[in-house]
Amino acid sequence: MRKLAIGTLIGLAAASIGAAVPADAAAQPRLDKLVKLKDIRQHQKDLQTIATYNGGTRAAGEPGFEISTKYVVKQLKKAGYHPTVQDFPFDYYKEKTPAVFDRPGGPSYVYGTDYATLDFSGSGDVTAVATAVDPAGAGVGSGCEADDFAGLPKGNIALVKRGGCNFSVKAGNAQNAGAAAIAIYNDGASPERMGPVQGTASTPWKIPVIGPTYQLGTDLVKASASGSLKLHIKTDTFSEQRTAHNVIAETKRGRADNVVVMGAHLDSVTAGPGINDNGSGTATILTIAEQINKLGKGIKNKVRFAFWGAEEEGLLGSEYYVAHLTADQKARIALNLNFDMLGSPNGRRGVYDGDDSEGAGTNPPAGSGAIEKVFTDYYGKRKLATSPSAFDGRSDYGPFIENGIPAGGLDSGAEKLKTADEAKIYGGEAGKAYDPCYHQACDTYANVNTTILDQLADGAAYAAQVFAGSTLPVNGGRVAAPKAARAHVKHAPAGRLLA
Ligand code: DTR
Ligand code: ZN
Ligand code: ZN
Repeated sequence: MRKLAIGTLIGLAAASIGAAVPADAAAQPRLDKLVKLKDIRQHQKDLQTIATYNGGTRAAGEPGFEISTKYVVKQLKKAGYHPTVQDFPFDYYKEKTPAVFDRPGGPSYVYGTDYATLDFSGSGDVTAVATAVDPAGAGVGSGCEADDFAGLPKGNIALVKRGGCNFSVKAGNAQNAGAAAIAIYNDGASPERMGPVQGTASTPWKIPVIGPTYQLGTDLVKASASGSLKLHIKTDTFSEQRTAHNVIAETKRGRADNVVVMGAHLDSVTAGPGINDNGSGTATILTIAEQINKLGKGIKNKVRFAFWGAEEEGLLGSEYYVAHLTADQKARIALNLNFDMLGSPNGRRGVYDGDDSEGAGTNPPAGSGAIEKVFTDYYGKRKLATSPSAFDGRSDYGPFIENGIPAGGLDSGAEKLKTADEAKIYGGEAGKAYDPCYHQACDTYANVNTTILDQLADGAAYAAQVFAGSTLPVNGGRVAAPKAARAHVKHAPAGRLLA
């Protein structure tokens, strides 16, 4: 049976954990009430304006990201914080003109429908014979091993099936084997893996890297059996090293040795303004930052707000942040909360599956299940259903859990399709993506389900208040400082758990 947290048993009057309800609990304001949808929407509107006047994108390395960074810094200062901006280098990539793909003398394929260009594709204009590379995916997967390319004549185009390893492994093996280009076609393993392969080949390659659909890929593999299938691929791309930033700010109140890190990525993809992904998370934690100091003494643990840069390039900002913490700084982080995509138009209320009850995720650090329970108890009390969201590290909590820091968060769904069961629970359309504008130009201010955003923002605010008060079930709680350092604390024996 589902148990309710003590905080919920006292009617959510104050968010608190365990028996250590502070004496002033009843006087505590509720952060989920203070965090208002209209304030969140205003931040989203501002981010939309920034994108609209800066080429329609807020991607890392673009002016729209620089202005978004300045915006968050200014908003945090206005709210009384002293934000810091952490710079880090990254590989910037851009497709200058859409790739061309055709069969000389035969059909031309349609960009975006029949194929896509993978990020970090090289530039080139190649006409060559195509050779299928281990289409059955024997061993690790098609093109995952250097040996798979043993039969590929130098200068040919490699036809490789998705799956088994990262795109970068396939692209690297193809380039090293002397392929003129590589086409990584979809594997049809699920409904989402039928269309053009969109993704990143991770680091800049010299050869063109494109991603045909499952149908086109399998047709081409068949046609290539003759040994004389000629294909034409033209790509026009650009890559260089640029600088991105994380913006970090924390509450004055609260213990610095038991910090709650609340994060959301600030950047969008190059294709669009990213107002759901992730203007929704950005606007939500910014609004929480603006309101949280009204909790006063309710903030026992510092809350650190993190606006990550270059998440879309592969969690680069959060990875850089965690990699540059000293062991001591790392030990002072109690947990990480992550908010990425909170207002998907065809969305659902997703709670990161921190107890791995679905068995689908990475191995969650102990404490992640307790974070999940804080969220599910909150929505349980409000009689709002939730769905476990795969704890697969596909957002900025990934680097935290890799370092053993418990994490949790909320999301309303990305490119995956809503199930029939979910449509019954949440409304919306089964068989359609949670966010049909995911990573597209149409991810605008209008691309937001404000009901779900409001509800998920409430949960984020609630969890912020709970963990600002106590992290007891997540990491054992704070321990009182040695006697000398806490002379002002009365009746608290040294080493006693305070919260
Ligand atoms: N990281 C997201 C998309 C995403 C995919 N799965 C999840 C799960 C939980 C949160 C987000 C996501 C992006 O920024 O594209
Ligand atoms: Zn994204
Ligand atoms: Zn995102």
